[in-house]
Amino acid sequence: MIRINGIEIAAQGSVLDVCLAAGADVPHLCHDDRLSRTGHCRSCLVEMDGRFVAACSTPARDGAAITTESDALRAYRRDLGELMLSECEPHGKAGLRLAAWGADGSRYGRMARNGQRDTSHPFIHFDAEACILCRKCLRACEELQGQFVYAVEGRGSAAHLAWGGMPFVETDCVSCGACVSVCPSGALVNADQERASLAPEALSERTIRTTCGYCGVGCQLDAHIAGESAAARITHIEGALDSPVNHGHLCVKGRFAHGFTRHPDRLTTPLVRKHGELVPVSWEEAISTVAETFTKLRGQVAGLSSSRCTNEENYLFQKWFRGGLGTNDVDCCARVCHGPSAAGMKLSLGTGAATNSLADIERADFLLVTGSNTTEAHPVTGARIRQAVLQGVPMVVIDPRRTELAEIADVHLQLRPGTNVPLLNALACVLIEEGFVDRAFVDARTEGWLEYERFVRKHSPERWETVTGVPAVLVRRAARLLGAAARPMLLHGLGVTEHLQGSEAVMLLVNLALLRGAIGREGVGVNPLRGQNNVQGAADMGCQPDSSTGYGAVDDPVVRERFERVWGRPLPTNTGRRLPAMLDDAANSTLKGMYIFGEDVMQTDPNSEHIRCALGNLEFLVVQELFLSETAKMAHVVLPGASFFEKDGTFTNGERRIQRVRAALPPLAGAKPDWCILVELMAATGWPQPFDHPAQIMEEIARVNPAFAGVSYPRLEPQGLQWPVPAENHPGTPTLHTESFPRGRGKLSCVEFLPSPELRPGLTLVTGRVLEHYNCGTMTHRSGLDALVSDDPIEMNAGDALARGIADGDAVRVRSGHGEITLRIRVSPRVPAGTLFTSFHFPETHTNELIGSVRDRIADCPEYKVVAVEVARLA
Ligand SMILES: Nc1nc2c(c(=O)[nH]1)N[C@H]1C(S)=C(S)[C@@H](COP(=O)(O)OP(=O)(O)OC[C@H]3O[C@@H](n4cnc5c(=O)[nH]c(N)nc54)[C@H](O)[C@@H]3O)O[C@H]1N2
Ligand SMILES: Nc1nc2c(c(=O)[nH]1)N[C@H]1C(S)=C(S)[C@@H](COP(=O)(O)OP(=O)(O)OC[C@H]3O[C@@H](n4cnc5c(=O)[nH]c(N)nc54)[C@H](O)[C@@H]3O)O[C@H]1N2
Ligand code: SF4
Ligand code: SF4
Ligand SMILES: [Mo]
Repeated sequence: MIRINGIEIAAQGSVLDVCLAAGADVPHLCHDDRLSRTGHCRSCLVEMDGRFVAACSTPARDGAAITTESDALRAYRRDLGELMLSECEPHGKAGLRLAAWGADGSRYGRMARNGQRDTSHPFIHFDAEACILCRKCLRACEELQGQFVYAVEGRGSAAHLAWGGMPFVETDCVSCGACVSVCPSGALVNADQERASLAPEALSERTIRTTCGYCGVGCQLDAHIAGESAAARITHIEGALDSPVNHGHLCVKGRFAHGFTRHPDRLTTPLVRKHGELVPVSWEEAISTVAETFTKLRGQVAGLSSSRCTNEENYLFQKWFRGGLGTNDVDCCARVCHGPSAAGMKLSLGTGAATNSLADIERADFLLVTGSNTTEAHPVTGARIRQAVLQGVPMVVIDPRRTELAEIADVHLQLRPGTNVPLLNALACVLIEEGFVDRAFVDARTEGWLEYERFVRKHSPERWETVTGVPAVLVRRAARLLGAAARPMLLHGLGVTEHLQGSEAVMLLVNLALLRGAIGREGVGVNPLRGQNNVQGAADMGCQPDSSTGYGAVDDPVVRERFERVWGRPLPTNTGRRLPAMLDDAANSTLKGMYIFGEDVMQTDPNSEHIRCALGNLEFLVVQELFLSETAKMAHVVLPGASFFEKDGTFTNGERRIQRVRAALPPLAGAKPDWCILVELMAATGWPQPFDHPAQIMEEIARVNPAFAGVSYPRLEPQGLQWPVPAENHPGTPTLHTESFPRGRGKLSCVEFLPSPELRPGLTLVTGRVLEHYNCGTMTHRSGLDALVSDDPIEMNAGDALARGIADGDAVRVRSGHGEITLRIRVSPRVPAGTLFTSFHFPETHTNELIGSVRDRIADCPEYKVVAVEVARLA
């Protein structure tokens, strides 16, 4: 026990911890629970057994007595404040403390600091005058994000925060904002907040906890809101400290990309095409136009649901199509994304979702990252991986590009795009040859061993060296790291799935995990990093043509009967059309109408020319959107939805965690929450729904989906639940398959390599993403992120550029077998000779003109990652 101002409590943690636990108001300007304890700022000094100690960095000792207020401490603090004021002028938390200590700058005067302001970055401003040099920003940057932007230069009174002498925006900063969010002195400012506080009426008045609507990490946000009803707006955003997903951390999109919510381009009225033009109409007219036309075209309509929208909205969407319009022709964005992860894992294990939790990154003793640019596409997870590696966890990265994670990996297997299958077989071959197989696990929990062993022994790394381009010694080194690990965790991205053999490559990752006994316990597993905020949820809710809510097959009478009982409607019995079939059938006129909900297929689906023909050929296209996207421009009816900041519901992240989404703002005038639009349409097509709030929709989901049986809004407080949640008292399931697999035994799959027709000598283009923009870009372009990245350049290796007489910044013509576009060259060491990389975030780039019709053999996912191209400088 320890005594704090006379109160006895257990001596646990630091002196600061016990003081705060005892309710003492001990200042701690440079301290944050997530950061190392340095005692730098000295503001937390207290008396322990009569001596001054820095509370944050002194362990609480049994039997000690602590005083947090005394004349000596008050005099000390005032002097500390005066010393600070002699060098700087803090505001914020630090400024308030100094004032409370009675420090007013009268004792030592004020030394001039060559303090400059840096406002080069659109979201982060720095004012050296306010900096108390507590180094909290530096530690946050290193210990939360894993960047090393800051240093302290100079000594004594010349000491100052530095970042290499360049404008801040030109540093390696990834704009996560961690430094700003911890800064106690107001030296680093969230420019959002600064802008908001310029208008005195716009200061933050309340916070709303919600889930980030960008990627599948599912970070928890605290949105700070000012103003009432129509005048309400977001002043700034902070990460939720108590979230197990992000522990207060965020990336540039979650923290700063909210400007789109009140951007003037938002749709604020329904539009109907009349005489070739989209014209504003009333909601009544728009709803009745859609209802009448869809009723007329019944049997010839298909729907694409939105992985950007809530579970409740996705549930309603497929309910309407199946029960209301009588068709299973409903699909979602998983088709062009992680569909192969779901399909491959379902075939091998029986369930298509990530087997483990993000927290397992801290439990693993080895990480295998395959085809995932995690630090850009799942930045908060990427930062977590970085921290693990900085602490010594070995990592192997398989990627044709030298990504940020590849730079810090122990082994980077820089394969030719499209050669995962031989490389993953080769890794398995080494595990077997060199005795790294967990035979007990293989015997107890897998099937197919004898055949598999015979098969895979033929796939040595030496055999495939020239095809994959990866030296056999590196493959062996990587396999030995995997083989030596007790808790190897596998994480993968689209570099695995968006290929001709995407699902099969996923099955090969499962093979590796099965061989190592690395499924069914903590710290291991096969973990697809799901892309959009709710792509996991859209699939869970049944927005797929073959499976209903909870993955029951639509052609299974037992499954159908369960839904028919609750819905009171007969259901279609045949499997519906997948998205590529919908588009093919639209082009050949066997599909007449489509409803596209929150997805911009014109920009993001492959082979743009084909999409243009398909959508252009439809009799009736409805698009439910926030903006007039490239797809919405082709619609006959456009319905304005409300963004995730403006509605209630739930999203399910990539670790199967169902989390609340809460309206932080009212819907923009004229727009409606998407679930309300769907409820209206269901009523207008003859099937009224009893829902006034998404919580009621969740109650129905819990009735039809056994994995959600124990889910309800109250139970999702405070940290969500990971499905399956089979009963009301069930705590959720962080780790899948602990006892057995849904298909019984895990399957060891023999997969032969089938090269893509796009894999040819010459240049191969890989397409993917960058940190600062999100997919079709409707939201990030309208949130100020263009100030950081303003186009989609094409990365080319210096040797390839030299050979073609191309210099950095040159405009080039890129031609594939399907189309031709113009791009700006970025000469980059990230790509090896023969490989190019570009993104698809700007509509004017038209990246998807280049992509053809090669698709995953099992899940129909487009091969966005392998395109044979020619590149020439524009004259
Ligand atoms: N900033 C940002 N974040 C996003 C998104 C965004 O648009 N912007 N989109 C979200 C969505 S929808 C998704 S699905 C995720 C996607 O997240 P990721 O899967 O990380 O994204 P990509 O950049 O498409 O591709 C990942 C990597 O695959 C590699 N790759 C290409 N071909 C191969 C190959 O043959 N083998 C291997 N092993 N690797 C290969 C690429 O070089 C690239 O580094 O990101 C989500 N998060
Ligand atoms: N070349 C190439 N193309 C690719 C990929 C690639 O790697 N390379 N990746 C593919 C992948 S993985 C994916 S997931 C797709 C993503 O492609 P899309 O799903 O088309 O792209 P997003 O930008 O995520 O969002 C789609 C639309 O949803 C709208 N939206 C957002 N929130 C809401 C809402 O609350 N309500 C409504 N009604 N609408 C909303 C946005 O304005 C946006 O227009 O792109 C694919 N395309
Ligand atoms: S925003 Fe993030 S990456 Fe940039 S300096 Fe701050 S902590 Fe470092
Ligand atoms: S990592 Fe993903 S979920 Fe987290 S803040 Fe960034 S975009 Fe949002
Ligand atoms: Mo995706």
